[in-house]
Amino acid sequence: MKAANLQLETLICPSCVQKIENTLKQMDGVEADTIKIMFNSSRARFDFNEEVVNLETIEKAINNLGFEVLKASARNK
Ligand SMILES: [Cu+2]
Repeated sequence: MKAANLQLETLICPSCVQKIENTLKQMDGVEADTIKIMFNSSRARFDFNEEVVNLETIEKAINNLGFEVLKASARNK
């Protein structure tokens, strides 16, 4: 299991947060109950199973929603 920390482009409204959260929740390998999206700092944190999904795929899913990922890191848990 890995813990991801993503710096997103500045989130403008709470519905951005909701959209990103819903997308992450639906992704295989992302631990839904660990997802935290911080509106004020435009950050996303969550745990994921690196045997099921990688960070690049998750970034792409966020990009497909129309949001840029400025920085992404993951550390082992
Ligand atoms: Cu919005």
